[in-house]
Amino acid sequence: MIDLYTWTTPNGRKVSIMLEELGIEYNVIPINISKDEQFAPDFLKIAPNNRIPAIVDHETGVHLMETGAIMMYLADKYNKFKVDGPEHWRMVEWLMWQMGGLGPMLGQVHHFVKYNAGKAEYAEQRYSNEAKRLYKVLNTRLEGRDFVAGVDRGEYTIADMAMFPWIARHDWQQIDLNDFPNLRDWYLRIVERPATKRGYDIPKYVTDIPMP
Ligand SMILES: N[C@@H](CCC(=O)N[C@@H](CS)C(=O)NCC(=O)O)C(=O)O
Repeated sequence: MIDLYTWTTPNGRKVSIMLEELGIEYNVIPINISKDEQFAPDFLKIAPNNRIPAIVDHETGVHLMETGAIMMYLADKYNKFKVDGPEHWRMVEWLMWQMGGLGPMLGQVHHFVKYNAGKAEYAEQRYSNEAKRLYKVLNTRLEGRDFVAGVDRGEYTIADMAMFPWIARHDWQQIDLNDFPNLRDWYLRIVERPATKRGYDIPKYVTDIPMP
């Protein structure tokens, strides 16, 4: 059995969506980050960076923080939502792009534009421009493709899954998905998967998934 320590955030939802896609049983342990539960000594033993999500796999004894590592671990263990051969590295490339670029930059947009608007004009502009640049990059990658990695039109992998919950906050980022039609179609493709909705509502329902 896998324990998932999580909260209702993009990083948390990446892993709950994946666990729902895998269709395995797992325990959810909510870590309320607005109450600083991520700093509790017991949580720090498995997540020393005091951030959610983290997992403990009681079958193997593995515990992990960092969504990129967690998703690669689960994809490897269950041999699902990954591609083999040369396209494997294309998938890793886009997963790393999400981990190093899309997630952190959109996180800054939430910080400055949504929660602290008017306090730092330069930061608001810088991160909003960077968000639009990243949306454009992803939109271009999705030209003629269903998903970011895999031969022909691609396959749904952990790279797409990792991006989705960040794009699901396009309203917080003041971005109109209709300005990025390939990305919008990709988004709708993922929204319609039943596991997406189930995973999005873990550890609890907050809002419906925003629609373009
Ligand atoms: N790179 C980490 C980022 C994790 C992260 O930033 N989690 C946020 C929620 S989305 C968090 O726990 N924030 C708590 C805090 O800032 O103290 C990952 O991918 O797992």
